[in-house]
Amino acid sequence: EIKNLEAIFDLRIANDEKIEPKDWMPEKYRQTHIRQISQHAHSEIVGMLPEGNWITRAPSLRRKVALLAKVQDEAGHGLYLYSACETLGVSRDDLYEQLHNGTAKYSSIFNYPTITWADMGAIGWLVDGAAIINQVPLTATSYGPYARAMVRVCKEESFHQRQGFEIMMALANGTPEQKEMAQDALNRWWWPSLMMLGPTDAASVHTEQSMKWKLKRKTNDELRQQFVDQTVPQAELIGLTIPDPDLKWNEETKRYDFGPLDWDEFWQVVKGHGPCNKQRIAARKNAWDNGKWVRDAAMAYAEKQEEKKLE
Ligand code: FAQ
Repeated sequence: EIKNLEAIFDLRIANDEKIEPKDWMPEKYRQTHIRQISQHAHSEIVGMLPEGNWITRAPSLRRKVALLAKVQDEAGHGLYLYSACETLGVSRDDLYEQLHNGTAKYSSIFNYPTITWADMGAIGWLVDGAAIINQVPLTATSYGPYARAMVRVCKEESFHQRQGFEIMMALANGTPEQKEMAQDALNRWWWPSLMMLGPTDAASVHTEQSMKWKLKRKTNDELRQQFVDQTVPQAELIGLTIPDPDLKWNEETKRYDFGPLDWDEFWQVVKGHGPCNKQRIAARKNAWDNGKWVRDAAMAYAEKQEEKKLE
C-alpha cells in the first residue's frame, strides 16, 4: 500500500501539485521539510538581533521607523514559518528547544557583528538581497504552507532590500567618511552574504533529493551566481567596489566570474565558532527565560476561559 501511496505522491510532485498537511507524504519528505523550514524560521528570529542592536541608535526618526518595521517583519516571518512547520506535526516548543540547545541550525550570516550604522545598509542590501534570490523560487516549492508563506515574505523582503540599498546610497553619496563607512561594510558583508546561500553544489548533501522533491527549485551555486550578477551593477551604480580582485565580466557566459570563497570560515561559523554564535544563542535563551512569566500568565488565562465555557 505504501508503494501505491508513494507512486501517487511522485505523480503529484511531477504534476507540480502542492502537497498539503493532511496529504500522505514520505517520512523523509516530512523530516527534510521540518529541517529546512525550522532553520529558516530560526534564521528570521536570530536575524532580528544584529539589526535590533541599532534601533536605538538610528541616525534619524525616519531611519528608526523603517528599521523598527523591518525587524518587526522578521518576527512575523519567523512566526509564519514556525506555523508552517507545525503543520508537519512538530511542536513549537520542540523547535525552540532545538534552537536553544544547538541541535538546530540557523543561517551563518547572523553570526557576524554589526559595528557601524552602514551595516544596516549592507544587511538590507546584501543579506535581504540574497534572501530574496533564495526565497523567490521557494514560492514554487512543493509543500503548500511553505510556498504560500514565501509569497508574503518575499514582498516584505523586497521592501527590506530597498531600505538597505537606500541607506548605502545615502552614505556612498555623503562625506568621504560616510563613503568609507559604506565601503567598509560592503567589504565585511560581501563574502558572508555569498556563503549564506549554502555550500557549493558539489558539497551540498541535500540538494539532489530536495530538487527531486521540488523543495528546492534552484541549486546553491545557481542562486549564488544570480546574486553576484544582480548585485555587481548595483555596487557600480553607487560607486562602491566589490572586495574581490578576481571579479570579472565573462563575455562568453554573460555572467560575472568571481573569486574563491573561504569555505573553512563558513564551516567554522556553521559549527558554532563564528564571531557572535555564543552571543546570539545566549540572547535567545535569555529572551525565552525572561518571557516565561508572560507565557505562564497567558496559559493560566486561557485555562480560566476554558473553565468558564464549561460552567
Ligand atoms: N548557514 O546540503 P545543504 C533570512 C547547512 S534568510 C548555516 O546545501 P540545504 C531573512 C545545511 O542546513 C536566511 N547552515 O543544505 C533575513 C545543512 O546542514 P543540516 C535563512 C547552513 O538545506 C534577512 C548543511 O549545511 N534562509 O533569514 C547554511 O539543501 C535579513 C549542508 O547544506 C533560509 O533558511 C548557512 N548559510 O540548503 C532575516 C532559506 N547553508 O541541516 C533577517 C531556506 C547550508 O544537514 C535579516 N533554506 N547550511 O544539519 C534553504 O534554502 C536551504 O536550507 C539552504 C541550504 C540553501 C540554506
